[in-house]
Amino acid sequence: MGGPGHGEFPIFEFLSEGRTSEGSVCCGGAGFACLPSPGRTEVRSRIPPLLAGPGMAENRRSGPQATALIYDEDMTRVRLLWDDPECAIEGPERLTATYARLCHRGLAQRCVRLPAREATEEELGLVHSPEYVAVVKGTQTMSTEELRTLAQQYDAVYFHPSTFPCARMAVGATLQLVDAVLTGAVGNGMALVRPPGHHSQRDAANGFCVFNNVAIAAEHAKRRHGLQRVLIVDWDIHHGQGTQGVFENDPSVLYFSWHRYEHQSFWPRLRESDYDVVGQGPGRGFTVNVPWNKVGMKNADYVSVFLHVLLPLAIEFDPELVLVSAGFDSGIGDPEGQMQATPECFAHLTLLLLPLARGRLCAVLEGGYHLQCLAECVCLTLQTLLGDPVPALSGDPAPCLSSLESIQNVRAAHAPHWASLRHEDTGPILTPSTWCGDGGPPLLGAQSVGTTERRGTLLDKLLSCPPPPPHTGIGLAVPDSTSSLNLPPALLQEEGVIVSKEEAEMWSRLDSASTQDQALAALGKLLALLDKILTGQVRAGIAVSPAVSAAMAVALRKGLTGGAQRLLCVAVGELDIPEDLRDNGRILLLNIGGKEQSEAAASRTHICLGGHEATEPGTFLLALTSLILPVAYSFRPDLVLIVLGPDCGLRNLDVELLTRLLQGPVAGQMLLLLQNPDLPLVEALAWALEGRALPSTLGPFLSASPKQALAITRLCRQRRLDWPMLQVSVT
Ligand code: X5A
Ligand code: ZN
Repeated sequence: MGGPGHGEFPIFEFLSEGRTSEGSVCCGGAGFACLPSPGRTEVRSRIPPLLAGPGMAENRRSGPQATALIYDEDMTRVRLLWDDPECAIEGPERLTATYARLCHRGLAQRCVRLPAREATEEELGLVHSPEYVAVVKGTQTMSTEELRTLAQQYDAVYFHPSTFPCARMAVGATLQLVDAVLTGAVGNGMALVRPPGHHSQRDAANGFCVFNNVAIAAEHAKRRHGLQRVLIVDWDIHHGQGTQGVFENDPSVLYFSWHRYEHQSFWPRLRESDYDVVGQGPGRGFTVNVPWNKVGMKNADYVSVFLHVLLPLAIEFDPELVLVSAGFDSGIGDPEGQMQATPECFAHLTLLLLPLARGRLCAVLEGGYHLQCLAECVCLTLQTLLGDPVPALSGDPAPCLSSLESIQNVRAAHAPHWASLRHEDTGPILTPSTWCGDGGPPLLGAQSVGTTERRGTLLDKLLSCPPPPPHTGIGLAVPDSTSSLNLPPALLQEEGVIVSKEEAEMWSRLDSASTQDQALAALGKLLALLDKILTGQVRAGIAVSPAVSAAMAVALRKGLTGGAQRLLCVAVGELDIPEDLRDNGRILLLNIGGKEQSEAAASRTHICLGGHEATEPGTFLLALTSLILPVAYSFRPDLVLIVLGPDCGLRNLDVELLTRLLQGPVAGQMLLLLQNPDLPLVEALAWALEGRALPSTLGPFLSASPKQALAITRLCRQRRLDWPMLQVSVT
């Protein structure tokens, strides 16, 4: 089924009329990017050797690299007209405060602005019954008393004379976003909508939700665009039981939700929110519920669930579109969620989803009731969609006992349905769903995280975090033959420093290959580039060296002398690692696909997944989510070195993926070191460092061989005391 042509989608009619809906909050519609007219190509200036200032990064991208933002102040019209403490938190200031902060941070201005529209009744009918739509339609002319009486028929709902047009616009805004992404007009985007949608059911409003925006969008993507696989990630702190109900029999929609559950005592208090509810009939395995049985879940708990539950399943599912039910009541300070994930956590969650579906991600607002927290979390989500580097993830990297129980249980419940969990060490289901034990203190690796400050002050500090430092560019230390490449604009071409043979010997402690003229020139460029990374003049870079083992040793030594406190080196392929760098306490060495190592040679800071099979796509993806990223997030390096040995065996796409995802744990500073100046790879990696989406999907899914899967599982078990985010069970 081919997708329909552009003209069929109303978004383009709006765009050709040039209509913009202006927000009156703090900045007008001026300055928003319009979509390029067909045929217009982006002008990229190559500016070696001058480094572009931060202004360069502010340039709006267009087409598949653009990020869309939809906001229309018409959706601020609905509000509570009577006294109801439960519903009072869902007010118009949720949108106005969020939008104001997006403008204040300059983020709204970097997005392509798309107009909202009201969904048609036919579109509402993709999920809702005509009878229910008629009931909501009828609220437009009701008196306050009538509205109130009607609302009482539902759980946690209010109506307003503007409810019908607003709720239709929330659906329409979501559809506009999905159409723009699926036609390639933009790469990804976010819709700021009210009312929210994920509790809404075929015949019922529920939990402030009137129409199910995201569920309708998923149906629309299937029917109008012919998609066969849509992933819905619901990171709101409430269970989207409405969305679950719509798709419980449907294997073409993978629905993932985590939610405050507390052994079924938290709203909406449903048995069907537990981990053992996995979908029905052909939909078995396509509903994934992660119950939080304690409040106070932190960044490490959220990221662990993404790494150990969502990502393996999502990679295996291989979606064509990712819809995020982006509720931020899961953030710190929210009165509903009572969780402790800080705003930058949402940047990391977004980063982890972007490799899926070629980055075709639509985030749609659901809940979020602490205005500052909500606004800050939306900023970090949108910033990541725009491709900005993610800020470091704060806090102890150890998940708590209660979240580990949930992870263990949901993995065990889904092991029969997913190859990527089947061969893993999922362990037996531990606890009955309504078991109410004491989660106790974090299991392993607990470090105190300065909680002496008063709660309020700490929270204020977290939420008023200054905008991240200006987007510094990236650098290349490569042979001159790369001058024909299509490279990102803010790029430094390193000219290098002159290195004598004596200096080269001192750095590399090898004398053969590394002191050839060519190698000396490469070394001069490498040292100069790494110096710029270590001193913050550039954020990341790529270096090519004909003697890559020697160059790796040089880079590690230079990193140590240049002040890196924790240096993560991911070395792929057969590389010689000098003795003196193996057990240096500041270097963590992860060798993938090198010579098989005896277990005795391994140590806390030297982890090997050997053999050439380790770099085969299925095995590598499993290693990435279950070993490499958890170790990296646990270690929290301030510099990452990725080294590709000769014929390292990884697909270019996997190298890009590794590059993109390791930017999470390192929060920026990264050097890639390659043996071969493979031009398409250099080009792709330069764009990956710039935050661009992957050019193709990761799928179709290839399973790791049972032998490789076992090797990974054993390695993770052995090292989980050293690196707490490797844990997937409490046993
Ligand atoms: C969208 C959303 C929450 C309803 C809570 C009712 N709804 N107590 O966050
Ligand atoms: Zn919610």
